[in-house]
Amino acid sequence: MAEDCLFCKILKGEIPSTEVYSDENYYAFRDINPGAPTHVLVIPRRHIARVSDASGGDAEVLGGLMLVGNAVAKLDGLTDYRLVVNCGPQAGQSVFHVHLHVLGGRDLAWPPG
Ligand code: DGP
Repeated sequence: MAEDCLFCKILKGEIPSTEVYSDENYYAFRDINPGAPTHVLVIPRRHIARVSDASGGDAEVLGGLMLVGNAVAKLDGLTDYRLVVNCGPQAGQSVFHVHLHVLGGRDLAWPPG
């Protein structure tokens, strides 16, 4: 846990969130500013600021993140969806705790803006 991390505060229950999925390693909740009918964030309970900080020891937690993304999409009844990880401000990362966006429920344009 990182003291000043927004998503660590959500994990600790200090900031409310709408839970979609939870287990011992991950937590998933609805994005506060959804960009699609389904917009869920999946976060590892382990604090990793950005995916470029990950090392070999994080392989399992990052692989599991994708699997939880699949499970979350299924919970929302989606067969087609997008899984996105932004890394760094220029790529759109605004919260520095690794998170997977699960987006779906409408046609999604490619490439993103
Ligand atoms: P990114 O831009 O990739 O770092 O995504 C961060 C996302 O986090 C963004 O889509 C908005 C969301 N977000 C920011 N603050 C909160 C919050 O307090 N609660 C929830 N549920 N989502 C938040």
